[in-house]
Amino acid sequence: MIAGAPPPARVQVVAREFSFVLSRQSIKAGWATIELRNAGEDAHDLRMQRVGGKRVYGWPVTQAGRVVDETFRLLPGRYILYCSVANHRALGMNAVLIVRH
Ligand SMILES: [Cu+2]
Repeated sequence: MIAGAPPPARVQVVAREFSFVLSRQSIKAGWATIELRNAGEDAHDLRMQRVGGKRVYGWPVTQAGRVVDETFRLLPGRYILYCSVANHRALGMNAVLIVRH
């Protein structure tokens, strides 16, 4: 990050069996800290990919009660979030985050 730059936007993603709930649905483009908070009982991770983009942003597998922050610089677009553990995505662990201009 650059000195004097605005602080990163923050989004909390709360994981449970089997859903993700985001603290906000959209943020401004630029630096963003996205927090995965596992409020469930099983282990979960988080993957995020911009629609039309190739990069897959990743959070490690996180045990119940744990929190993992990752900070990235995000371009505007529509980002798909999902859990890649077992079949959790199909069970409902997916969400959308909008990154605005
Ligand atoms: Cu999961």
